[in-house]
Amino acid sequence: MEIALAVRNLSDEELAYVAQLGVKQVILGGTGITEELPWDFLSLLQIKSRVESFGLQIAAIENIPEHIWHQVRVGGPERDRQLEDVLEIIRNLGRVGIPIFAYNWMPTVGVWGHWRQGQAGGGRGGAGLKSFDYELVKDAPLTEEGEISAEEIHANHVYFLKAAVPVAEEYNVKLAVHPDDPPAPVLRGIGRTMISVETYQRVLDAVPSPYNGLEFCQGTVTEFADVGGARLPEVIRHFGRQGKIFFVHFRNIRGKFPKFDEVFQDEGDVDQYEAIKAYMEVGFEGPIRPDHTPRIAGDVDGHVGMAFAVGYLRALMQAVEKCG
Ligand SMILES: [Mn+2]
Repeated sequence: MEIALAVRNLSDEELAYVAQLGVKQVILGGTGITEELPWDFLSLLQIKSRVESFGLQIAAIENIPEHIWHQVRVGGPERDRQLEDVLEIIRNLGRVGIPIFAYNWMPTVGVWGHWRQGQAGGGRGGAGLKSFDYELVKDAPLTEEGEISAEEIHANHVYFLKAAVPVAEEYNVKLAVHPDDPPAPVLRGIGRTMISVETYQRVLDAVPSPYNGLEFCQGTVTEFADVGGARLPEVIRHFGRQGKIFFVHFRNIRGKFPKFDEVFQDEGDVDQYEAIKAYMEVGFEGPIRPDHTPRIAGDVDGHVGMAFAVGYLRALMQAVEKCG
């Protein structure tokens, strides 16, 4: 496995920061950057060349903007036209050699419902934690889409996969899906479909292919009501032995659905040493990135929190390599 970081922009300083931490892989996405990226072949090639000039590789694109494929996700009248646009993005990733298309299937609502985040404290020394409590948001108002059942959302996802998997196979781009964060059965009237080991597995079984796999968000999977910290290593082995873990989000959690806090790497319910051991045991070879970090005092752009997480992760990997 190879440590990766999601960049916020493509400035000299941002790319130098990644390189100076000894990180070799960059993720485009998960930071809002994809909202502004062009998706045509030549633009992607130029971006890739720029990143490579810093001695870095683009390991994945994560989360294309909702507007590009909203109709595909909710099953709207423009679905097939938008689907063609997404297939062309996947082809372009293959043409320039970006190996993973990472995405989620949380149309309209996305990541939503945390009662505490940003600078609001809650962590050790007052560090800002992200916290969720389903009790506070289960009666939240609907979106403009009204109610959409989880079955319908899942059917739309399978419709997408049936079209996209053959393209992914042909262009050698892995499709890696993130679980629903937070893993609530429904938020704002929109059903959520990857909220347990069984429902996450269901997406893999719907369209079996070596190119249909997981953006395995360890934090979110730990938050699943049927997982929690103690069961996590077993779940890593469950998906990892199938060869389905393409990309890992690495963080720690205290609690699980319906109520949890996103905490620092070195606290929380997950034994991170055991987690890394499990990834190594199943032969996971893809990118692994810290996806969120508590907000540390004075950290304006997340660089301090991420540097702490990268250092922790590298030390763990070295420890497991040395000691087993
Ligand atoms: Mn994640």
